[in-house]
Amino acid sequence: LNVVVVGLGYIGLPTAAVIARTGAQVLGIDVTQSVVDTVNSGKVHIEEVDLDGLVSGVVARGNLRASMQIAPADVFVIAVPTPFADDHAPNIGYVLRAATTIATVLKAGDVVILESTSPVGTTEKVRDLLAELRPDLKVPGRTTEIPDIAIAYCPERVLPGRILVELIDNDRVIGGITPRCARKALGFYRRFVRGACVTTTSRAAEMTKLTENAFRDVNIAFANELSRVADTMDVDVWDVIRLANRHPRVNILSPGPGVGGHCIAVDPWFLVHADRDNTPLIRTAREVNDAKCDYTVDRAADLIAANPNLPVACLGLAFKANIDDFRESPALKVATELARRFGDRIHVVEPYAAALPSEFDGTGAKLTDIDTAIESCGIMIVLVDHDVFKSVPVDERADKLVYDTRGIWPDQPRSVVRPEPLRLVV
Ligand code: SAJ
Repeated sequence: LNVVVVGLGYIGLPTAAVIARTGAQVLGIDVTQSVVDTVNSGKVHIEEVDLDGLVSGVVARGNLRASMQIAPADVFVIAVPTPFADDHAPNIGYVLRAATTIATVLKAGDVVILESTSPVGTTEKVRDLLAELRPDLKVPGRTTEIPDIAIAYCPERVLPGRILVELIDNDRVIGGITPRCARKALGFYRRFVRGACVTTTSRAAEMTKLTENAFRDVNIAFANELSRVADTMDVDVWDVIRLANRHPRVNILSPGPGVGGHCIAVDPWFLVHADRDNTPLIRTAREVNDAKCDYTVDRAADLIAANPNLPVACLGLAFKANIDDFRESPALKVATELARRFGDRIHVVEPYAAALPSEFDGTGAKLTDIDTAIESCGIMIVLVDHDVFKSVPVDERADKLVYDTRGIWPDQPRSVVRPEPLRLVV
């Protein structure tokens, strides 16, 4: 089997490597020469658990090769970004460009699968584009005869940090332009997926992907809203959540300094943009989660300003625990703003960064390690729940003023856990 994967990013490269491991001949296409060169030398340009060993193995065995030039194949997988513009309008330009490239080598019998998170209707647009560019091929859904090619949407659903495990174990939703297309794509995913593969229409699969991330965003927004109310009431939100979650039908997620990453903070907008009238909850959740970042800055700034002699440690910059991904990271935004306001009082601890990102240039903030921060800083602002921070024992931080936005230190003496309540409700 010959497979082309277009886009060698966080999803495309692991996917290409996993397919190559099944013995297929995989060609990975990317627009960046350095990415192509890195992969061809058996190395990786992204950090993901076990990915380096897998890529070096399949490249050495000749099953994975990268190029900027497309070549004919039996299956084409599109895994390119779908960013949004300032008005939250989704940009499917990279998807359509990938389809345009594929059209140049497409032949009867081929299967084209879109994996990128996409607005509902995108797979049909890909079909229409392929039909326009290749009038010699019968495309699905537009002919009563058996079509020459199959087109399907199968969203990626893997969690950064667990990509190689979840690519195999997660269930997959496979949406065909027609049922026949879904069955063709199913045969491909069965090669490497251990989870269940469920077929549906391309539109339902597109909306399912957006729904999953909007669901998580709405639930995190609920936790973030609760944490603000709890601050006002002078109650420990972590206690409340632990207690409420003892109810058999309550399962509240964790508050934090906001929601980051390139998926949950982005995808719900695709639903809102498509139907603003019917998505007030999803839109508000996005706004609640974005506002949590500013709220965190304000509360941290109050604590820092009220204790002018104490150096400050900001713990973590990544968008979530135990990864080196800083995209849309609320921790990075909070720490940068604190550094802008308080300059060289700010010490940043981020075990996954070799140097401070350019956002900190000129602020005077310094990158340090957790041991130095514990020795020298009287204020600790916990922004990411990295394991290395969780493991700091209580006696090493008992005398610190702590603002723990992730609830990693439940044993922190209550009197100094956070700044004064905003407004005490009696
Ligand atoms: N977060 C909280 N509180 C929580 C859980 C998460 O504040 O209780 C924050 C995290 O710190 C982070 C953000 O939310 O800043 C997103 O993290 P995440 O772990 O929820 O999700 P991602 O962005 O790493 O991956 C998500 C996953 N989607 C779902 O769980 C529904 C993943 O399965 C998707 O494949 C991925 O988006 C994607 O590519 O769409």
